[in-house]
Amino acid sequence: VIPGWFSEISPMWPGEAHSLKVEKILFQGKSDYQNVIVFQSATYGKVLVLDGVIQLTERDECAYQEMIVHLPLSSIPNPRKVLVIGGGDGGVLREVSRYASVEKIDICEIDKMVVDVSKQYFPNVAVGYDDPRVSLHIGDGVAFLKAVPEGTYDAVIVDSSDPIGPAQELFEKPFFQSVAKALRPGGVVCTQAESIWLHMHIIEEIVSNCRQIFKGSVNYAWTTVPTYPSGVIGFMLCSTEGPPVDFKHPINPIDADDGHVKTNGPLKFYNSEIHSAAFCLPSFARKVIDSK
Ligand code: AAT
Repeated sequence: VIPGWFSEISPMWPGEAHSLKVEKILFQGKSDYQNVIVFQSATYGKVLVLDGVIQLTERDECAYQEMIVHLPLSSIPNPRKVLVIGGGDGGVLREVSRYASVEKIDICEIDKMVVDVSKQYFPNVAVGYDDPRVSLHIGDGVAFLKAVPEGTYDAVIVDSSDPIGPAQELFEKPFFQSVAKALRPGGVVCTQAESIWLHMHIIEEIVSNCRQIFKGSVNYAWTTVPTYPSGVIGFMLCSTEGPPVDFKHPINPIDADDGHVKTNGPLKFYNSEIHSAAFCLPSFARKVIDSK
């Protein structure tokens, strides 16, 4: 470990550790679930770290939050009810709130400290909470989903940390089953689905579970996030049986001129070309994903 630098060390990416130069530690706390750190980095703005793992930096959060929201929501007409699991920082909420058709945004985050810290140190991310359509539930996403009446949501977005710690169950089959149940026919889910460079074994398992559970479309997409392990992160996009969803050809484009709320500033990362490109997979990944 280099003095004055943060290194992201985890058994989930053995033998490598991305490092950022630390200017100042702004917050350190221990919640009921995890260690929480906020530091000012030399080149990526402020950084939120949970249990030693980078959750977001001010500089590149757009590449993750915009993609995890606009890939699913631009693929269905008039999303009305949206559920976010995790995502306590509020960045996903900020992106969901761009859709004028949305009437209700529920969020279930397990750790209140993440919400409080984000409101204090990441105002441009936590701005998502300012939308009156948002209801915050503090609790475990797994339990929350089990209690959701069948067919409630048009879209579920699972902005989850890695499957070591409180998010483990969010990667397991029973969780995907409750997501499917909570969605209306032709509803969509987008989940954080790790890196094609590091986690093909995890992705393989998710894809295989999702192909059994979701009878509409099942697709894997990815984006670049320089401060996430290996610099890329993927998403599992699925739809339930019902009106067909073609994720690769979105019918509700967010970067079109009409029908979307012009708040929270312009999109920084997402556009229609990036949307289509996100589904192009390297051959080694395509082989595994298509075979499931
Ligand atoms: N938007 C920033 C990126 C994240 S945040 C993941 C969030 O999921 C955290 O706030 C964490 O507290 C919350 N979380 C974890 N487990 C649960 C659970 N069981 N129920 C509800 N919320 C949960 C993701 C970063 C990805 C990192 C990639 N290496």
